[in-house]
This record gives sequence, C-alpha cells and structure tokens, in this order.
Amino acid sequence: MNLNQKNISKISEQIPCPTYDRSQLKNGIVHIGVGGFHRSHQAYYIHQLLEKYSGTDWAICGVGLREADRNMANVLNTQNCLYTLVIQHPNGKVESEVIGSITEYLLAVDNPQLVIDTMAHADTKIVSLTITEGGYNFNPITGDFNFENPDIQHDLTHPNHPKTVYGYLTAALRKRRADGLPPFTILSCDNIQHNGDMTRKMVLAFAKKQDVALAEWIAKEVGFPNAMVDRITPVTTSEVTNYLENTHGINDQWCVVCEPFIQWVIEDNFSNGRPALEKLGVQFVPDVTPYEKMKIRLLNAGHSVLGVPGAIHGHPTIDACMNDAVFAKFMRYFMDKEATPILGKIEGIDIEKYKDNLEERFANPNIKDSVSRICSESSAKLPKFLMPTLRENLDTGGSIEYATFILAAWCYYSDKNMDENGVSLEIIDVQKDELHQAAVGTEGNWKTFLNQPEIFGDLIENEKFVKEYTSAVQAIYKEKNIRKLMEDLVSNHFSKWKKQ
Ligand code: CS2
Repeated sequence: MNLNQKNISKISEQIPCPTYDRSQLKNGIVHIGVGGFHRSHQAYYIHQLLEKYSGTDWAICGVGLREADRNMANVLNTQNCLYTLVIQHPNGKVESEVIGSITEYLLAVDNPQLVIDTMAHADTKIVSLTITEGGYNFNPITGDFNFENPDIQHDLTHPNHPKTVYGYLTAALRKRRADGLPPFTILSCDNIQHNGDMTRKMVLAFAKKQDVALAEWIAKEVGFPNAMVDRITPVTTSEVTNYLENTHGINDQWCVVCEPFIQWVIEDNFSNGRPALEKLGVQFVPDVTPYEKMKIRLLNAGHSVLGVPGAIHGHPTIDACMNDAVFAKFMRYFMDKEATPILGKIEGIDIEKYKDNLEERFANPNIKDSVSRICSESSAKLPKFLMPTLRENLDTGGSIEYATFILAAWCYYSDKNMDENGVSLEIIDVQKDELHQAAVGTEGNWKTFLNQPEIFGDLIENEKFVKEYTSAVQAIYKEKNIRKLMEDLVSNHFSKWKKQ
C-alpha cells in the first residue's frame, strides 16, 4: 500500500491515520525547512490539535528553499504530504501513526513567487523555521548579519526573486504591508539561545538595507518568540522504512522516527494569533531563557561530547556510546562539573532529574541516532552548544578539561577523516575543507587548529585554555586511544598525560 490520501482508509486498518477532513484545512502556518525534526515535533503537535480539537485554521504549508530539497518535495507530493511517524520506546514498544497536518509542500527554487504569495496570504499567521544552527547567516565573532554572503547580495538586488530565507520573509512582509494585512509571526525552532531575538536582529538588518520603512514596520509589528524545542529525531534509515513495509504493508518513502519525549517551551509573543498548543502540553512562558540554556548546554552539548570522541573511537550511534561506561561517565562528568555550575538554579526544574532523564533518552537502544548526524555541522554547533560553557568557566575559574578535550578531539577528527580503526568517517559540514586545512599540521604546531577566529574567537589568546588544549591534543595524537584518555580523565589519573 503506497501511503497517500486515497489509501488512507485501508492504511487506517493498520495504524492510526488522520480522522479530520484534510480538504477543509487552511494553512495558518508556513514552515521553512521540513526535515525530520519538524515532522516529529511541530507537525506532530498540530496533527494532534487537529485530531483532538475541532478547528481548521492551523495546517502547515511546508517550504524547501534549496535545490537539495527536491527529493523531499517529490516524496511528499506523491504522498499528498502524508508521512508516518514511528515513535520508538526504550522498551521496544513502537507506536506508528500517519500525520496529516502538512497539506502542501512548495519547492521555492521552482516557483519563488508562489512561496511569497503563500506567505503573504491572509490565512498565513505564522512562518516558522528550522533552517539549522548554521542557517541564520550571522558573523560568529561579532554576531552581526553577514552581508558578504553572495546569496544575500543577490536577494538585496532581486527582491522579487529571492534565494535566502531573509529574501523570502521580507518579500512576503512587504506584500502584506502593501495589502493592508497584519504581519505573520516569525517563529524560530532551531537550537540557538534566544533564537527569536537573534532572528529578529537578522531580519531587521537585512530589511533595513532594502527598505527602511519596511524595517520599521517589522520592528514594530512582527512577533519573534524565543522558543526551546526538543525531540530526538535520528536520520531515517532503510530499517525503519522496511519495518513499516514488513509489519504493516505500508510503503512510505520518507517516514520519520523519533523518541517518545517531546517538549516545546515558547514565549507568548505572537503578532497574529496562534494555535492553542497549551492544550497539548506546550508551555507558554514569559521568559524561555533558562529552558533553552539548559537544553542547549546539557542535551545538545551532551550529544557532541559523546559524538565527537564516539566517532573517533568507532561507536556508530549515541546509544552505543552510552552503553560504554567510560563514555557515559565522561558525558555525565561534563554535565556535572562544567555545564551545571554555569546553569545555576532553574526555577521549577530539578536539574539532577533532567540529567538522569537525558541519560535514559540518549541510551534508548531503539533510536540508533548516528554519531555522524550528531557531528554534522559541528562548526555551527560547537560554538553554540559547547564553547559558551567553556568561556563562562574560564571567566569564573571553573573546570574546562572536559569541554577542552572535546575541542581537541574535534581537531583530530577533522584532521584524520578516519576513526582509530582506520575506517573512514562520514563528515558532514559546510566547513569540512576549511576544518581539515586548519587541523593538518597539528603534529608540527599543536595549536594550529585554534587559528580559526570565526569558530574559536580569541580563545587562542587564553593561556589557561591553550595549555589545557595543547596537552589534550598531544595526548590524543600520541596515544591514539581516545577511550583510554577519557577513562584517565574520569578516573582522575589524567595527570599522567597532562604532564607530558
Ligand atoms: C542534536 C539535536 O543536532 C544535534 O547535534 O543535539 O539535533 C538534538 O537531537 C535535538 O535538538 C533534540 O531536541
């Protein structure tokens, strides 16, 4: 059975399918960046809203901005935008459900005007984004908008034929303003602290260059809620696709697999209405800062702390890392000794429980979250997830050895391109070549990798950090046994290699 609207009644004999009338839905949300995460998280919440409560206003029109999204467009369009969400519990229980909240998928490169018109349509109340941590186009050192990006320059001179998210957002807002419509809310769903404030700063910088009056209108009228999003969503593998085919006879070309845990905390700052997501457990709070900081500094950083050395050692997945007592302990010590002291107390949250729960989530044996996904785009992730904790500990005199060890491991990973067993690594990073170039030659100059100010800022000038980094990187290159060094660190025998 191919997954599509026509086959829904047959498929519903196998697994739950939308019971609401999809043909009656209006697209209140346009979402840019329809990856696995959007489909396991926001689209799942909206699906539940449509399923449990009446209302037709908040369906989703998905948008892909890049040529690389063509495959997704083809699959979703042949499946009437239906897909199966496969929720994998740690005890082996599997819950599969067909999600129907996305009603349309547009590939922007094929018809930019259609995307602008859809965003500018009166029904659209929210434009949400998962464009990845690296997708916001800011200069990592200054935090300012990067006008040097050729695509941005193109968008500034071709306002009606944009390529970037900023070109689309401003083109659609310009049209709404001219049409006398209220603007949509811009809702970032990426793992960046103060993601709403940051998006606002970027949109305003771009808009101001194009049209000062438009920028003023945006500044006054558009809501940019900060939000914390959470659900671990690994890359879909053929194992999951085959599972659906073999167990239920469903042919879904791009199902999504995820953990049972789900969380969304949002500042209630919407300029044009919002769905009643609180009915589904979404938390609306006045200030999301403590939640996002906790999530990014523990969960996302914790992932990298396992993933980077995991890749070098040859652990294929995060649960395999957690199954290795040395890795699990190393990650917990990082959280306890370096991340937690910086977080301080968070009102209403038991941090110890939060960390215990993270350990369980990471160890879920049915998630199989590949370390290659976790290490992907480390050049955008580590400066956001890990380095702020390191810097704050440098300022306060706190421990830096775990975070620093991970940066040293990242140098080795970027340099060697293969694990310690000689198996080549799948490195996915837009900066892959630059990282490799920066790491080559480490053995002649131990701190050469730090000569990347766009990533490390001025850390190379910090004596304490450089000393710690140099001993870690030397040990990793010389010992060629990262697990052993991690074991030394967690069992306090580290003086052995630190003195070298
Ligand atoms: C991961 C996240 O990208 C990463 O490295 O830490 O994708 C993580 O799985 C999600 O943020 C979970 O909510």
